[in-house]
Parts: sequence; structure tokens; C-alpha cells
Amino acid sequence: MRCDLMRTRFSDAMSAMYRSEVPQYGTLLELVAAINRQVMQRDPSRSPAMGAADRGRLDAERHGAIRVGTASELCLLRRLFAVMGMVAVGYYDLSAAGMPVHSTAFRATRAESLRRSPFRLFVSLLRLDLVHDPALRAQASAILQRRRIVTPRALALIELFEAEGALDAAQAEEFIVEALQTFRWHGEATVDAATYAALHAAHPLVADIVCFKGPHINHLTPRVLDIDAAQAAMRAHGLQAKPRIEGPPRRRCPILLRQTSFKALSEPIRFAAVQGTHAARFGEIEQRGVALTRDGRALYDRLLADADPDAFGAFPDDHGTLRRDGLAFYRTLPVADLPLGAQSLDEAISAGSVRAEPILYEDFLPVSAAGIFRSNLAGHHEDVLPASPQQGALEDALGCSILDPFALYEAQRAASAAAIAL
Ligand code: OOG
Ligand code: NI
Repeated sequence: MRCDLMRTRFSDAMSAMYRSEVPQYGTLLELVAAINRQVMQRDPSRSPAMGAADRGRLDAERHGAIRVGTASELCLLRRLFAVMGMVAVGYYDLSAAGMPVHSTAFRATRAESLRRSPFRLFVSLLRLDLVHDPALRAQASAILQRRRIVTPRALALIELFEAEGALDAAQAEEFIVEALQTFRWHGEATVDAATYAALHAAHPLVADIVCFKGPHINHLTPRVLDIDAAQAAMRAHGLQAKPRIEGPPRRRCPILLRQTSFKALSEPIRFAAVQGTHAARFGEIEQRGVALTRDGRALYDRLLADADPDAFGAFPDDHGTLRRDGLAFYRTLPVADLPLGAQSLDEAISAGSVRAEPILYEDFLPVSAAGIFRSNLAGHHEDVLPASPQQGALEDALGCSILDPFALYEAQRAASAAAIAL
């Protein structure tokens, strides 16, 4: 079976599993689908920042997030995701936001593959170097050494894929069922209540990562076309939406990514002899816009850091300017029947013989991610840690290098420009 189809099937299977585990996720899917229908009906041509290519994938579009404890767990998952055509793109340092993790996103990279299935996973690795108490660090590490997060059959199928380059239909179906086991929720902690409490006191994320059998999926995020409407609908449905939407303010031309979430459930867990609770699983929605170039991103980061909420007025809000000023990425497509003639790309676009379509942002934003992490750590006061990005260490753990998202968007832009060869 093709990787793209396996990714679609896996994403659907994850969604079905999460829906049965967390009923509020089902509510979220329904309200997002209703809002997307309304936006499409109101203004099908506008469908914010969507090219025709993106429209078809909307209903199946979602991302998830997981957290792993050790380098070898991350390496194993890198091999598992490769079976479904997903590779590590982008490095996210969360230490500056007080989170003892660093992260990457596993996703497809080619335009056709993304169109078939844009499923992505935000994957964080625990950084025990950011846990101060050496005894607790050693204890956490010993607990993690004992667990196996991938089933023996999934591992055998990964090895088969690596040897043969593909799985047949039956093996692929079996792989999806087996791979899903890694991300299931387990109601039993692997430690006693006192160990959980000590790890939780170090940081709630440490307890979440260390005390369970595996890296449970902690949210699945559908893509919505109007996140302000969805935020209001979440509240109306009794979901505890976080107070503010992460990312840029509302604009005519959406850029990058806006996200909001609802609070993690407090759910019962069983320790050796006692009952307790743990808040792990939450809901999130996001609205995606055009990918920014390095220059556009530098401007975005500068305006985001500005205390003045009107600062974003300085970011151009029409696609023509964003493209001409080199702030955002567009693919260019010839318009059938119109001669291209001997003109520049800008002239051809103004003449209507070439169409510029926004390239959708497929990645994440560290400041937004930190806001999402934080909104689910109620009551925890994190230490202010100095930023300590360690992309090299994450790459060593993965056993491969992390792809640069800007280079991937630029390759898409350049390929579309080369194909019309003006
Ligand atoms: C990941 C939080 C970040 C996003 O969409 O930026 C995130 C986590 O809580 O594990 O999901
Ligand atoms: Ni997320």
C-alpha cells in the first residue's frame, strides 16, 4: 500500500480512537464541520488562503501531538512514521517557555502527498537535563528504560518495510492497527502515587511523559476556516476554551497559523493501590494561512513581540503585496487558454494569464505551541529557563537531520515557477 494512503488510514484510525476516548473531540469535529460548511457557502471563492488543491483535503485535515521520554523512543517513532511517508520537519525549542522538552513535526513534504493526506504530528522529547534534582532525573530515566512503546509486531513490520521498501495491503492494514496501540490511553500509571507526585512537582509534563505505558495522543486538531467563530461555538457548547487565540490577529489574508484549545480532562488513573487523577487529553482547533518566507517570518516575530496589539497593522494584508514584497510563498499556475507571451511573472499575473495561489503553512509556531502547552498546565508555575535550543541533540536522538521548512516551501514555489517557464 502507498505511504500516502497509509497515512490517510492511520489519521482516520487515530481520529476514531480519540473520538471514543474523548467525547468532547467529537463535539469539536461537529462544530468545525458546520463552520467550514458555512464559510464555504458564504464565500466559496474566498475560502481563506486556500488554493483549489487545499479545499479537497479540508475534511480529513488534522494534526496530533505526543511526547516521548528517551532518544531511543524518538528514533523508533521516526522509523514508524517513515512507513507512512512522514519525516521530521522543523525544530521547536520550548525551553525558553519553561517546558522541559524540544520538538519537531512529522509530516509529508511533497505537494501531492500533502494534498492526499496532510496529517502531521507534533512530537516532543523530554529533556531530563532540564530537571534539576539528579536523583529524580535518574529515577525518571530508569522508569523509562523499562517500557516498550511499540508492539513487537509493529516493530517487525517496520523492519520489513525498511528491508523491502513497501508493505503489501494486508501488512499495511496490520501495521495501522499495531501502530495505533502506541498512542492509546492507558488508565493505569506505571509508578506509585508518591513517584507520580514527585515527578509532577518537578514539572507536570515530566509526570505525563514518564508515568504511563506509552506516549498517549494528547490532542487531535481539526482545521477550521473561521477560528473566531469556532472559539465562540466552543464556549456555546460548554467547552472551556482558552482565553486567547494564539498566533496572528484576525486578518483578511490569513498567514501562518492561529490556534486555540479547550482544557484537558481530569481523568481517573489507577496507581498500584490507589486512585488518582491526571489531566492529559485536551482539544484544539486551528486555522491555517499562507506560509511566510524568512523575511515575512522575521517581521511576524518582531510584531508578535511588540506589546502594542495594533502592531500587526504593519503586516501587509493583501496577497499581491505579500507576494511582491517577498513576505509569503505562492505557487504560480498558468490559466488555461490565455497566452503567456513574453512578459515577466508579475506582468503575467496582472494580465491574468498566470494565477498566484497561496502555499499553505504546514508547520507549527513555537510561541503558539508554548501557549497551548501552558493552557493545559493549570496552576503550575514554571521556572524561567534560559533558552537552550539543542537541534543537534534532537537530530542525534532521531538519527537523522531535521528538514528546514523554509527550504520546502521555497522548493514548491520554485518548481511552480519553473513549470511555467516565462
Ligand atoms: C503539544 C503542544 C503544541 C501545537 O499545535 O502547537 C501543539 C503538546 O501539548 O504536546 O500541539
Ligand atoms: Ni496542537
